[in-house]
Amino acid sequence: MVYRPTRRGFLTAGLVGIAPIVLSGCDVFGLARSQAVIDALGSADDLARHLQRLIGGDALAPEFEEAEMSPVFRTNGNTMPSSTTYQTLAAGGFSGWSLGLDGLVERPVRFTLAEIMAMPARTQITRHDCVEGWSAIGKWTGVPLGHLLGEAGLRAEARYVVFHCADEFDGSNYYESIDLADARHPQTILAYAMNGAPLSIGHGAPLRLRVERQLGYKHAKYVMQIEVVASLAGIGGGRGGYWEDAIGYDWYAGI
Ligand SMILES: Nc1nc2c(c(=O)[nH]1)N[C@H]1C(S)=C(S)[C@@H](COP(=O)(O)O)O[C@H]1N2
Ligand SMILES: [Mo]
Repeated sequence: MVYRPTRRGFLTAGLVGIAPIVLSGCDVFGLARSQAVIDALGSADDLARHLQRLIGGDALAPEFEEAEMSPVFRTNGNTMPSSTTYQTLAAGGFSGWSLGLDGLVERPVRFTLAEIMAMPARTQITRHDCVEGWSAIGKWTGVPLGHLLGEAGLRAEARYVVFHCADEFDGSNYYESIDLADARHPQTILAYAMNGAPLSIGHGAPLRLRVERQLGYKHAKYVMQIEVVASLAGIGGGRGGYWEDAIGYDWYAGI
């Protein structure tokens, strides 16, 4: 049996005021419900993120057994970027593709897919939860994002990691972003394989983010460039992600 914390239930219980037994006597949730604290943190979105950090900043998302993998793992959102650049790279089996990592780093770096596949790898069987109401359990293999960040070296001002993608909706490129706590989390990987096979184009080839403690839209597919920034204000519409900008989805989509 694999250990499965129920983070969502735990958080929800705390937020509606049913003090979890392990925290009885602790005033973390009472404090967090006070309007002064919500004002100080800026929003309920920030509150959820800070709460998740308080009760276990590096807690792992549940992992599953091979036998629990979903027989069908659907695709969602874009399933084939329309740009000529991407389609040319795909036609060449992504041999001409490379990932750039720049912004607030000591040394901007660029890696081919072969170089990324030769790096330390992590495989994890996790459940993907889409905000639209479906879930699937799949196996992902990739390089921990923390390893890549270590190769480039973060500058002191670094706060967020932004993923620029190859695809677009209505002329706006898909993008997503996470903070450094999630960027360095051991289950945050850039995956090039799914269910033991090379990542398909539908699922985000050649490289897609897995950030297991957050909802599906945070898991950027078709990652072309990674940028480290101090603020999300200058990126896209300024809310940290395509759907955050377009329809107001939460930036911190904790599960
Ligand atoms: N680049 C890009 N990443 C994306 C999307 C997208 O349309 N474009 N859709 C998101 C959503 S809403 C979900 S649920 C997952 C779906 O991943 P899958 O197609 O591998 O199931 O990708 C996320 N990442
Ligand atoms: Mo989604």
